[in-house]
Amino acid sequence: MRSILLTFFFCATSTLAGFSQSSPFTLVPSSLKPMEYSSCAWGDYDNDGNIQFTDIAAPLIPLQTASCSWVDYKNDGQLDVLISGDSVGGMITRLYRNNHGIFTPVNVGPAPFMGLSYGRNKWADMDNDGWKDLVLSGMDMDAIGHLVVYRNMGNDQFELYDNMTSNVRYSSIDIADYDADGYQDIILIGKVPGIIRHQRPP
Ligand SMILES: [Ca+2]
Ligand SMILES: [Ca+2]
Ligand SMILES: [Ca+2]
Repeated sequence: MRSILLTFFFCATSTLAGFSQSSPFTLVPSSLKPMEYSSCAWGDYDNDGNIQFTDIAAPLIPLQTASCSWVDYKNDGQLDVLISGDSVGGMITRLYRNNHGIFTPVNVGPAPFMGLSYGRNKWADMDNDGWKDLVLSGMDMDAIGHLVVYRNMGNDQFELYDNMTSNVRYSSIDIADYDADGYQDIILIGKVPGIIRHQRPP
């Protein structure tokens, strides 16, 4: 099942548009739930290649001003899920492991991920060791902006690699090797946009 991951809160709209050679984008009928201050991402979590929309009732915690991403953080061929945002009990960032379609929260170590909202999360192999690392932006409970990088050490262990604080709020990020030096770089945009170059690890 090729799946769409949505974060959720409140009533708004979720729409799906299709494209063909002979026409512009048109609305595709679907049963996607309406949401606002949300995020979405595509992933084939069960690797069957089929396009279907079925709520599998994955036990993901409801969040607002959230971000979501798919990642195979264990390199086992199954897409896992990370969500970050504002829950009723505060801001959280939580990783869920996909075990043949069953999603369960991961007790990441040595410490939980920083809880952030109004941001984005992305995965890339920042140190070129074959494991996807986490890049996370957003605001904490004190409205301080963060850009955080966690290095994936394997066995559900994530080392805090960098925590760059700033006044960047309502942020979004993306990752690419813009200068072709073999190391992934981060673009951060928000109230104070800019580019942060990823330096070669010592
Ligand atoms: Ca996986
Ligand atoms: Ca890595
Ligand atoms: Ca680079």
